[in-house]
Amino acid sequence: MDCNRLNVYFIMGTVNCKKDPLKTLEEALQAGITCFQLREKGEGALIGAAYEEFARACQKMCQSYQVPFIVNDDVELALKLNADGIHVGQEDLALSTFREQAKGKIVGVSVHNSREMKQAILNGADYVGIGPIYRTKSKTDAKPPAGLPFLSAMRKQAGNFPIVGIGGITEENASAVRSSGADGVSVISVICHSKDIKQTVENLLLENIN
Ligand code: 3NM
Repeated sequence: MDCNRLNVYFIMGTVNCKKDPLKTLEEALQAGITCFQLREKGEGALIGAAYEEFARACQKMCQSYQVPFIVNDDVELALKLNADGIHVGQEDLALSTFREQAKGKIVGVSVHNSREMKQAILNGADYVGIGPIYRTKSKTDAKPPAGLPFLSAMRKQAGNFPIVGIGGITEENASAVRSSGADGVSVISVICHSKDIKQTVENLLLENIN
């Protein structure tokens, strides 16, 4: 996949948002995020028809900004909505199913060590997410922070393969994540909790130019 798509990769679900989730997404799109993942997880997450309706609204918004709409861990919904892609973790094991059924879609996989990365690439992933780089409050079962040296080591192993860093990434540390080998930064809270989403996204994007 085009690595530029990973530049500022926003992930969100309704439980991550302090204000209206669709408004948050729209502001992020207006500000220039380059990819979006719907990750409707955690206590109070939408289910059933409300979940699907919310997903469709997010998708429509992403389409109007020509930003890829990726679904986290729900192959059924991704196929039903004809989403641009799916992101799966190690537990989800849905990669091969989705790959077979959705040729040409984006497939992302979360990896935490070199064996998982090798396997994801062999299984046909389009990009890998490596994290958590720093401590995160947005994922209750997150592993301990892996740090930048780990990211650099994974970059060495991956050659030019598209990598996005995730976990505890902020406007301040995004450039360090990039210079340690990530093609882009994947964030939840720094955008969801921002008082000025436009400025936050600009700062995350700007880091790329330095
Ligand atoms: N996956 P924030 S860390 C969704 O390590 C997710 O695989 C992670 O949220 C992983 O930007 C994480 O608020 C949460 O730290 C990222």
